Amino acid sequence: MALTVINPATEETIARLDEAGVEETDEAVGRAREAFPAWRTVTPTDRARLLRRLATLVEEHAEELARIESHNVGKPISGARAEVAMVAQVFHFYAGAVDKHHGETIPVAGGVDMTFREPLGVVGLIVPWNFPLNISSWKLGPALACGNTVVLKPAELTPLSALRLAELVLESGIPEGVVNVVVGPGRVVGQRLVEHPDVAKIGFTGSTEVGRGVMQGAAGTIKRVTLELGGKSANLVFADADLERAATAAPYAVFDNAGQDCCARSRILVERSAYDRFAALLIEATRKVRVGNPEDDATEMGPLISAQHRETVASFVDGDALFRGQTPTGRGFWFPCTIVEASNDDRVAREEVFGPVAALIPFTDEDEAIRIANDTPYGLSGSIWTENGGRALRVARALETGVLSINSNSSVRPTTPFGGFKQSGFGRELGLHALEGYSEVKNVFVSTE
Ligand code: TXE
Repeated sequence: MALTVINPATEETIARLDEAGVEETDEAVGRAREAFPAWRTVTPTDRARLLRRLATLVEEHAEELARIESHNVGKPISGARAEVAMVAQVFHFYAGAVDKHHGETIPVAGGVDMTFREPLGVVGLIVPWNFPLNISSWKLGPALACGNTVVLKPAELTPLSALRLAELVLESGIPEGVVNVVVGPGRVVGQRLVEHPDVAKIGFTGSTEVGRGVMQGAAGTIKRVTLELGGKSANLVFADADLERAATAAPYAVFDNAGQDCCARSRILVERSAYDRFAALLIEATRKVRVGNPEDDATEMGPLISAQHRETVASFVDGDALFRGQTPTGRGFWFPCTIVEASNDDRVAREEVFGPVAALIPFTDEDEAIRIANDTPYGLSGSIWTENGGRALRVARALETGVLSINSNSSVRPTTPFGGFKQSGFGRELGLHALEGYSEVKNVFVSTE
């Protein structure tokens, strides 16, 4: 079967690829399995050198990779450039981590006890379409640093950057078979990886629904899983915040990547006494978001990923909106920046829209803010805007969420842990924490008697 890859900004076909099935997936797992014994014994210095070389190659091909990503996802080129820069930083970080992730000696009676960090073997990495290269690197970096070999499955809609990256992996000198990319449907290739007896772990980013199936499918072989799933994060704005700063930043926390971001702060919770002023400032700031041709350096928001996804997003905005922005006309899966007033019980506040739709919700006091923010099955990210330092930390400790920012909307950095509470998943990506998910601890006792 052929897979057609489309540019969401123009609806043009940009590639046709052969679609892999179960047989090709099994072959890729076989190649990864064969490559494992040699890769796990590459010296830490050499493994670090190879990862560093890969990071440098990403830097050298940054513009090309950014253009591939921009064409395939419809994301603004400026954002795509920033993402590719992060990919290189992630590989640099894990190159540096290779020889710093090590075991310990533990005082025991009658001998010496030591721990080793062992690789898992072949790991399956399943990646979504919203940040294809970025999320691939978050999984590849720690997986390779720990000495695993990999089968990477990009999303059907956005396979192009992963395929180019696989070429750079070979150019870096990382041996053949260590990184294998398989392009095909999730329910075939993804499912096979999840159930394959020779795959030791699945690193998955995607919807909560598919994540649930991954967990179930992995149970058969007691496979390790890391799940980074959906979100419905809150942006809490207290009346004592710098309202202008909060309102200027808020649109980018929802409309970045056209809202197709698991960290989107798509519920904006505002203290009643500041609600009207904040709403006016938010509308003013949202009006300034530049929506249009992703190839234009100044563009801040592009189209949605597909016509089907646009229909899903549209289904969340059935009544009056407080604000609806402009979009280009003609071809492309455009959807305007949209702000709706909501209660936390409304569908728009409960489900992950994954589009540029912000729900504005008032609260009366700190206790109610925390209660509403936590009243969701998700727990991925969030922001707190206040000039009261004590309150900022008090609220941060009370929120059931994995990644928070105070007076900021920043969520991901190569060096800091990223992942969710509750149905946003478990396990951590990025930072040194990610290494835990790609290694096993082995304990060895040596008798001295
Ligand atoms: O995700 P899927 P979709 C959410 C978001 C979005 C919705 C649907 O709300 O609107 O999910 O997006 C692979 N076994 N997020 O349908 O299906 C699939 O091929 C194994 C949030 O694209 O979860 C792709 O590679 N794998 C999220 C990956 O899983 C399977 C990012 C994700 O696809 C599979 C993406 C199966 N049975 C969507 N079925 C975030 N938190 O960032 C599919 N896949």
